[in-house]
Amino acid sequence: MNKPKSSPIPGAPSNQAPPMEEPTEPRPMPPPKPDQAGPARVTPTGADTGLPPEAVAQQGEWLTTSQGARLRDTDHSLKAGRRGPILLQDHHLREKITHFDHERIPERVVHARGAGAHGVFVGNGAGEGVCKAEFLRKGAETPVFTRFSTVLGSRGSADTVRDTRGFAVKFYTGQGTFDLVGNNIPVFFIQDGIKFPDVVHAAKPHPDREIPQAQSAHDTFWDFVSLHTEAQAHTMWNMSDRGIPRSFRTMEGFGVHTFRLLNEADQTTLVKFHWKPRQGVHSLVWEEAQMAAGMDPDFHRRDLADSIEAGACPEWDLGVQVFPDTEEEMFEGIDLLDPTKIVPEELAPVQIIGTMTLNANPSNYFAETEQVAFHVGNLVPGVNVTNDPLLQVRLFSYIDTQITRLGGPNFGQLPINRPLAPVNDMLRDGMHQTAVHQGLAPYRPNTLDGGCPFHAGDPQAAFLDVPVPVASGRKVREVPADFDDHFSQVGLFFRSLSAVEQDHVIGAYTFELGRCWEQNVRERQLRALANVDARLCAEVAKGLGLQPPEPSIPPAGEDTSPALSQVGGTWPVAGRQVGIVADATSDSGHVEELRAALLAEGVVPLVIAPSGGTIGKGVEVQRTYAGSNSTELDAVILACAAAPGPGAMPSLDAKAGAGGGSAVDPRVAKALGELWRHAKTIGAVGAGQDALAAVGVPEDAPGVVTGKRPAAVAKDVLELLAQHRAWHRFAPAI
Ligand code: HDE
Repeated sequence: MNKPKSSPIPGAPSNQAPPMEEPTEPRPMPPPKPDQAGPARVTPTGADTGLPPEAVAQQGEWLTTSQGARLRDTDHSLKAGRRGPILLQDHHLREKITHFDHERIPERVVHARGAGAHGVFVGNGAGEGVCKAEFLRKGAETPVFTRFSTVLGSRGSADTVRDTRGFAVKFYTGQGTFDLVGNNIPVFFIQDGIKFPDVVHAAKPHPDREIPQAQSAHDTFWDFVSLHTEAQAHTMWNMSDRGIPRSFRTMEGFGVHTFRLLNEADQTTLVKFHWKPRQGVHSLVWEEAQMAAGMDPDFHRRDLADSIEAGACPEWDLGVQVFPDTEEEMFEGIDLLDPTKIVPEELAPVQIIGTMTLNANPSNYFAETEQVAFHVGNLVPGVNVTNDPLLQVRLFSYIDTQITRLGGPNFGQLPINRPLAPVNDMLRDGMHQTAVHQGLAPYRPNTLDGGCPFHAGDPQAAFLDVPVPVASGRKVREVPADFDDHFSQVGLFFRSLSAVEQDHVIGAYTFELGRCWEQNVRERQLRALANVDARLCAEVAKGLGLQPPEPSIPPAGEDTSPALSQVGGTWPVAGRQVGIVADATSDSGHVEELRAALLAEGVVPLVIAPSGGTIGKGVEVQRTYAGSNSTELDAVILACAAAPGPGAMPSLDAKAGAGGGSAVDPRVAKALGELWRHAKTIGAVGAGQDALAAVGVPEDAPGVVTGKRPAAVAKDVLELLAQHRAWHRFAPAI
């Protein structure tokens, strides 16, 4: 795999700058960028081909048909005379248009919008005691492909909407492929997979007008979850800051269900999987998320790709919470088969068993990110499923959906889905079969192919379905009685948040229910909130202008799980973006010093100036006042007084209508207001302090640093950035 270059400003479309004029002589295509990699070059049956990546890309410099015949012209169709009709004979036109007509495949029914990256997982050996899978052994390196996604939106929808995020990892292990198909939220809306079409139909846009896109803030969603109260745990997580992550890099991941692991002695343990981002768990604020959805709908996928390209490769530790495998499948009174419940980390700590680093961007979105096919049934020896009724239904669904989406049963042979283990499956033929099987006897038993393939056993470390006892009972359409507790953990989550996080939750419920049209839907959801937390319910009711209802169940306990809060602590800043506002009056030496201090920590500095080109002694400008926006910045440093630039007129740039101190360019003033509201760090060097004073940002406010020495200001900014946001800038509302 290529090693990413350490690029200060990621995002160049190609390895080589294109010439101004169209080339007249053929020349080799630029190779992929150093941060890019494709799927492993193995055959459909898992044999290494040793081929370089370009062997599976387009060949040669001359335009050809799909069959390799060179073509003289693809710009004009074959006509009967210059003004004549097009001839049916034009085989090239027909091939070109026909293929184009079929370029699209059905998008995923859920999780349609996503972004992926290649990487590597390294086991640390701590999992060996509970799991015999080879990829967990100390030092074992396993290639991975990870796809992050939103659940509700269409493939072209915005990244920063309030939603659950998918977190699906494909481990290409030597013992077969293992897919850990999880989410960034550890609980789910439903306890039984048979309800999945219901919750998805309720959450997707209304079937008549097909609005709203990629949002839960509408009547059908809240109608369903307020009636079907087992969804309240998941909706609480969605309404929290977890619903609007800062980045894919700053999300936790969860396997959600309980899995059963086997060790070398085939002893079993129940576990829940967790991904812990080394970058910390961070979120956007709601206004910022909405702005980003408009200004940069690709906010999260760009951030993932840019960070890898800049060399700030994101890392997650994989951990497990371990529980004894008892007949009850319970832990501390929590039903391990109920996917609407967590086990607080304070009761069962997460033990780290390895680390994943994402270090290469896909070289082709469609071939890799769009065609990757995950399946919870892709298991390896040592990993088994449990009877969680949500997981059991998922075992049916994933293969099935790929048959429609990827056009037949051989989707496992697409390059991104090929295992890195030898395949001998007796599955034959079907649409798009690309293996060329040999032999006569894809059946067992046989003598004609020498009896192959043979059953594998313990010496071959074959997969074992653990023969766990199955409880005797009647055939019923029911769930265990303890699944009926729909509220206690919802309150636990809310109580565990810091004051600012609780304010965000209150704001989110108020916004979402405020977007519902039906009063009864709002009031019904308030009834559910009354059973969660009286203050939460009262505040949301106040925001909606309604009376808070009385709870229908006894008040919840007082317990908390501090691990659920994402505030407090410091984290690495590599890959974050900091704006440096500078103009012709700035001291170039100061700007260079700021840049150097940021680059030294792996932070991407973006110089923002009134117009493009360079400023001072040749400092390159990355953004103009008109072309920048505050959402792409994690912090800003002002290195000038930011006097109004040439475009500071509403007729030229609508942002210039935003007002602000007349001494400061209105676009800079607007951005400073946003950075302030979004609790981002604001720094100022020298004359930059005048700009702060002019727009009314107090120098001594939390998260604001000023000074004469650029290096000192940059150091303070980086320290504040490590805390993500200056949440203490604003007193909690209540
Ligand atoms: Fe999925 N889910 N799901 N899901 N899911 C799909 O598979 C399904 C559930 C998750 O990046 C589909 O290939 C059912 C829980 C992710 O390609 C489909 C049920 C969790 C992704 C499907 C669930 C997930 C999917 C759609 C209830 C977290 C994206 C396209 C029984 C633990 C994977 C596809 C990617 C995708 C079915 C519930 C995670 C239709 C029936 C719980 C991350 O097969």
